[in-house]
Amino acid sequence: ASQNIPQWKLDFVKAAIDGGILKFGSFELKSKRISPYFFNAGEFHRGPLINAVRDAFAHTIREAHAEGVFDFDVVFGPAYKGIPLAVMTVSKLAELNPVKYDYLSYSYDRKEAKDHGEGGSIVGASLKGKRVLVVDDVVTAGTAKREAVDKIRREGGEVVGIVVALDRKEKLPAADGDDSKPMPSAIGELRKEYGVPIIAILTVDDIIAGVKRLATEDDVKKIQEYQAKYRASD
Ligand code: OMP
Repeated sequence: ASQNIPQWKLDFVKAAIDGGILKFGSFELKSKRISPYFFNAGEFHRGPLINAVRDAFAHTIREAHAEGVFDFDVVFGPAYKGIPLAVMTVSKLAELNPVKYDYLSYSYDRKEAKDHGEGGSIVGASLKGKRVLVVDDVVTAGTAKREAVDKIRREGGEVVGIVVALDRKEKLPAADGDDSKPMPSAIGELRKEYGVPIIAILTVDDIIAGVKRLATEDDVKKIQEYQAKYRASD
């Protein structure tokens, strides 16, 4: 599979590493697991990185839409990290196909409901009676995605799919805390529980493949630099 990683995916991994979104080291996760890598979507704040993220989400969603995986009226980004993702996705889809995506809106939730002004907990398009596509950063145990789906349903929306930047492909924690047992994946359980397609732009396998390829790219660069310095003139 490492040979078949598409260019836009490789660009996304490269942008993530260059931009410090994908970090290597030792990180404690929400699940308390200590991970050798961490993907922080909050670091996508510079123009070139934003563009790589927009491209990756729009490319993935457009393809799934064209294949009939889902049909949607609103792109919903759960607070906080999903918010710019929803805006970027709608913006890029409208740029790619202004006629087809003219109708498309974004929407996001507040962490706390507002009791004055316009009130409510949803900002952007109303979810009532709408087909809603959720965009978010990372799935590890799936807890954040469950909260988003429940909220959308309470607002009268129909969740038609979830697209995330990264599926870490981790197993659910065992009830007795014994992590050596085989357990189903968090994303697989979410798919079953909600009966909606869940698409990950990257999986941990893509990250591993991308990192390997990028290391090779660095080797190529070193050879070229060596050649530039020592190449014979004839
Ligand atoms: P679940 O909702 O339990 O799947 O946890 C996913 C959340 O964990 C993400 O929305 C992040 O807040 C955080 N997270 C990352 O952002 N990047 C990672 O690589 C790993 C995690 C994590 O803590 O599992």
